[in-house]
Amino acid sequence: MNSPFDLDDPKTDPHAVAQAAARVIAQRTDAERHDIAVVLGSGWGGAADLIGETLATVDHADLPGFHPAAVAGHSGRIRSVAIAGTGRRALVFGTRTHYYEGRGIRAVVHAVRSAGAAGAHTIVLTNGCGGLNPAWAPGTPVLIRDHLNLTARSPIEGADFLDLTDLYTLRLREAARETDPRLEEGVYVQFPGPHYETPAEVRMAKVLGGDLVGMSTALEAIAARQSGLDVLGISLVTNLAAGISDHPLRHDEVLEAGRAAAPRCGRLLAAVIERIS
Ligand code: 8IG
Repeated sequence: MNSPFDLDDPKTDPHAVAQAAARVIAQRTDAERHDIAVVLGSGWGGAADLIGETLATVDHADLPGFHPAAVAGHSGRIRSVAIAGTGRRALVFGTRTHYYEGRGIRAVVHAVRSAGAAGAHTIVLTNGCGGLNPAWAPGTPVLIRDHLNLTARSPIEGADFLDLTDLYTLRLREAARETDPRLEEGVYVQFPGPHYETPAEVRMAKVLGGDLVGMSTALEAIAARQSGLDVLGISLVTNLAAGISDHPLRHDEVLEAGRAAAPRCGRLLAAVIERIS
């Protein structure tokens, strides 16, 4: 099928598809623009309700370039939320497309590009991840200071030599710490997945300067910067990384840690968004 919005067609401009998605979002939500966007990763699903009142929802299936949700525990809806106390609107993505789904990098960063096209100046990228620091118990949120992109890929097409110094905006990390002074920072390492790391790979990540291991966020942050967005990254350590933990990793444990941490993460996210929107 030939569609002008087919991200798999190399001739399609992915930024034009994002513009088309943004137009549908504006129609369906009755909001000309959204000020801030949020991507909810593993363990962050319960947080959306605390950001504010949901004024409208849009199904991924109705938006150019989007796919239905693929991971258990993620929601396939996009919400337009009135940010409590500010009169501004947040666009909340209940799920993301992961690199390991094999739909291509354009699909991975499409939500970020659509958020930019919808008018957002800032994107909050959340995820669930493995932690390398044994002091970070499952359920600990950690600010992303920088990343290592071990996918060996880029979401950028063509000769756009984007500067990634300060990719994770300092001012936003400081704002997050004002809402929760206990928040620590770390370097996020994006592996391709979907298998977790071997203990040797986790040791490698540590030698390279990593603190957190996951399967998302880095590619999205790069695309966000290309689209001119400020980026706040927050990881929820849902498990100690392989070999740091004394037992094998299981996805249901990850979900359980997310459920247990949901109230703290929700409060954190709501407070941060109110402050930076
Ligand atoms: I949740 O330990 C979650 N996602 N790569 N490693 C990687 N991704 C993860 C992990 C983990 N935990």
